[in-house]
Amino acid sequence: MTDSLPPAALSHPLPGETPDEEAVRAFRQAILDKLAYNVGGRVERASARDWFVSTALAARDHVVDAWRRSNDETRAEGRKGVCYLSMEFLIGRLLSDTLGNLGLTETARRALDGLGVDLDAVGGQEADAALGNGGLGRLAACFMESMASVDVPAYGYGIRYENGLFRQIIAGGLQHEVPEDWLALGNPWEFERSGLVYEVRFGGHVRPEVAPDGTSRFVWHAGEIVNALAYDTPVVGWRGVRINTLRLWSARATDPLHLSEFNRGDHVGAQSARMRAEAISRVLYPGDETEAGQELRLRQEYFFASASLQDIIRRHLSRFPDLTNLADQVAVQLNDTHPAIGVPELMRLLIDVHGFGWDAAWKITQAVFSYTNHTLLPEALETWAVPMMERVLPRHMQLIYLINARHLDHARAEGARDGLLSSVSLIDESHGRRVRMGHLAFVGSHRVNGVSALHTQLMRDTVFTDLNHVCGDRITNKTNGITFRRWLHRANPGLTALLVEALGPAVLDDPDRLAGLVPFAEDASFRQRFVAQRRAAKERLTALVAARLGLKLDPDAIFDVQIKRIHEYKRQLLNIVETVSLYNTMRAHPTDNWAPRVKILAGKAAPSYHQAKLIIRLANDVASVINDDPAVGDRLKVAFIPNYNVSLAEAIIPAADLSEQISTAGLEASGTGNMKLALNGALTIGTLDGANVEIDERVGRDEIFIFGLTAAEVAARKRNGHDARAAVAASPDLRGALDAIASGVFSPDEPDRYRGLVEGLLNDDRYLVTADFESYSARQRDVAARWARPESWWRAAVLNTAHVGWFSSDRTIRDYAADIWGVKAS
Ligand code: 26W
Repeated sequence: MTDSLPPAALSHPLPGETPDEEAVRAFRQAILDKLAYNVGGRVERASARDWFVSTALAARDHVVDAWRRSNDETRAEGRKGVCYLSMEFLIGRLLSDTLGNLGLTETARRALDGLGVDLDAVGGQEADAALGNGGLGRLAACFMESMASVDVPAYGYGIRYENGLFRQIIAGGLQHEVPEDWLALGNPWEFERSGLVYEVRFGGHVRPEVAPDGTSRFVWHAGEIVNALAYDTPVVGWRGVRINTLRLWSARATDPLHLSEFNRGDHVGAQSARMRAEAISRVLYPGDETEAGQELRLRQEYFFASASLQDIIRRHLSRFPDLTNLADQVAVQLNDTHPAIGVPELMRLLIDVHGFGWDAAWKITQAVFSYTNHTLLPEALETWAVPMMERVLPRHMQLIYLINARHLDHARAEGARDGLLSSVSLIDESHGRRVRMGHLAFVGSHRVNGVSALHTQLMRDTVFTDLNHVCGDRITNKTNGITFRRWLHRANPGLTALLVEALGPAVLDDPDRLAGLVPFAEDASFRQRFVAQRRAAKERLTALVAARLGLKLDPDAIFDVQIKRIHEYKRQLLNIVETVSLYNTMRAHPTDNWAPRVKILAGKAAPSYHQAKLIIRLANDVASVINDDPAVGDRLKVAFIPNYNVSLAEAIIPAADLSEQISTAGLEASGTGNMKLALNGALTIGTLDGANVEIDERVGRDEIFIFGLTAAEVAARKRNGHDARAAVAASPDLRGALDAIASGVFSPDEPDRYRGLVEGLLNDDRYLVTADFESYSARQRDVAARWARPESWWRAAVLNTAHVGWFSSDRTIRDYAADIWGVKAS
C-alpha cells in the first residue's frame, strides 16, 4: 500500500519543457486508450489508481522504442557493457523519474489536466519499490540511473522480492513491522519474460566421472532445481540518452503441484516443494549489517548470482562463438559480498559446462569481476559455515578449496608464513570453519574498491591489509555519488528552477556548473529566493507531519534532520541525548533567546536489533514529553516520522536546514544522505567520517560543523580504553541528560525502561557517545548562534549547494567506467 505522499516534482515543469498541444493531445489519448484497453476502466468511474496505471503505461510506451534502440546499438557496435549484481535495488517510485528523464512531465500534467485529473494525486498512488535496506540498495538505484545517463550499457541484476523492506508502524513508541506488498496492485513498469528462465540447482553431491574419451571430471548431481524467471524494468537515462535494463529474478518451482498427493487429499503437502522454491524470492532480508546466518539467505545469493551469470553467458554466446573474449565484453560488479558466490559459479560454468581448463577460466573470472566493499563492521562481513556450504552448494565448496589452494600457494611464494597465511585464507578457522566471502570476492576480482577516501584507506590499513599485499595492491577508491535528477531536480523542483534561473539550463546536465553559484552566495536577493524555496518545502513537510503525527511544527524553526537506518554506530542516541540536554537547559533558562528547533528523525531498525528498537522507543518517548511541555513550547519539538523510505526522503530533504552525520569516525563507509542534504543546501553537523571528510574538503571548514574524535583518535581511544564514567563525570550537561533518561523522566509509566541503556553506555560505550558528547554539544550551540545570523547561515547554505557538484553519481560512474570496467562513458 502507498502512503499517498505527493511527489513534489510532478507539478513543476523543468525549464525547456514546453510541450506543444499536439503532444499533449496524443499523450491524453494514449492515457485514455490504456484506461480502456489495459485497465478495462471508464473515465467516469476511474480511480486515482486507474489513472496512475494508465499514465504509467502511456509513459512506458515512450520508453520501449528507445529501449530497443539502445540494445540494438550496443550490439551492433560490439560495445562492452556492465552487469551490476546487487541483492538490493532501493528504487522508490518510477513515474516522476521516467517522465522527468524523458522531458514529459509537463506533457503528462497537461494531458491529465484536460481530463480533470491531477498528476500529483496520480503520482501519489505509486508504491515505492523498496527492494533494499538502505545505503547500499539506494546506491545501486542511483548507479543504474547514472549508467543510463552517461551512456554506459548496463544490466542491473537482482531479485524480484514479492515483499520488499517491511513497513514500519510506530505504536506506543515501538516499531512494529508489517509486510510490504508493493506488487499487490500490479506493477506497470515491469515486463515478465516468460521465455527467459534458467535452472538454478542446489544440494545433492559431486562425483568424479570418466568421460568416453578417458578424461575425468567432476559431475554435480543436484538434489533440487529451482527456476529463475526474469522480469525486466527499463531504466531511463537523463534526457532519454539511453535505456538500460534492470533484470530481477523470481523463483518458480519446476514442479508446482504434486498432483497425486493433491488428489490423495494432501492439499498443502502437495504444494510444499513449491513453497520451498518460491520462498527464495519471497522477502528481502531485513537485516542491515548483521550476518543472516540462514540457509535461505545463501540460497537467495546463489539463486540470483547463478541466474545472472547464466544469462550473461547466454547473451554473450548469442553474439560470439565462445567465451574466450567474455571479459572484453562484460564487466561484472559485485555490490558487496552478497553476489560473491558468483566467483566459483563462473568458474563452474566455464570449467564444468564450457570445457575450459583451470588457468584460462581463472583468468577470465578475475578479468570479469570487481568487488565493492560497503562496510568494515566485523558483524557485517559475511561468512558461511563450511558444512552448510557443503550441503547447499557442494561443487562450489570444492571450487572454493581449489581457489584457496592456489591463492595460498601464491601467498607462500610471496613469502607469506603462518599468521599471514591464515589471515589471507578464504577459510576462517578461528571459530568453526567458515568461508570468508569478502576474501573470495577480493581474490576473484581484478579491482576492489571502497566507497569514500577514508573508508578505502581503512580497507588498506585494517581488514584487507594482508590480502591487498599478497594480491598486489588491487584496492582503489570510488567515492559514492547520488543522482541529481532524483535528489535535486525531482525532489526539489523549486530550488532547481532557481538554480536554472541563476546558472542557465546547462546546470541540469553538468553539475560542475553549480560552482557558478559561489558569487550568488553574496547576493542578498538571491539568498532571499533561496530561503523562500526552503520555507515552502518546510511548510509542505509541516503539513505532512501534522497529517501523520498530529504534531504542529513551526516552519521558522531550524529543521534539524537525522534520517537513515537506526544503528548504534550512526549514533541516533548521541542526537537524542543532546536533545534532552538542550531541553534541560531550556527549562533551566526559560527566558534566554533560544533558536527554535525541530528535531526530525526517521529510520527503520532491523527487526531483531533490539538495541536499535529501544533507541526508536526512546526517541518517541522523548518526543512525547518534550512536545507536550508548555515550558519549551514551539522552541523545541521532536518528530519521529514513521516508515522512512525513498519517497519520504524526497519530502524531508528539501526541508532540512541541518544534516546530522554523526557516526563514530571510521565506521560509516561513506554515507549518501549526507550528499543529498548538502546538495539541497542543508548545513552538515558531522564527524570526520566516510564522505563527510570529502564534503568538508569541498565546502570548507567555515561552512560545516565538524566535531568529535577522528578515525585515528577513535582507534587510539579503543586501544587505550575509553572511560565513559569519567567523561560523564566531567560533563554536567551529559550527566543531567543521562540521569533524566535513566530515572524515567521520559518513561513515567515504566521508570526503569532506559536504565539498562544508560548503564550499558557507562559500562561499555563502544560507539563513543560519551567521548564525543561535549564537542557535539558545543557545535550544536554554534549551529544555534549561526542561525541567529541569517545572512551567514544562508550564505553557507548556498555555498553547500555550490560545492557539492562533484558528488553526482555520474562522476562516480565515469570513474568506475575508466578505472575498473574499461567501458566507454559519455
Ligand atoms: C548481511 C546483511 C547486510 C546487508 C547490507 C550487511 C551489510 C549490508 C550493507 C553493507 C550495509 C550498507 O548499506 N552499507 C552502506 O553502503 C552505503 C553505500 O556505499 C554507504 O554509503 C554506507 O556508509 C554504508 O553503511
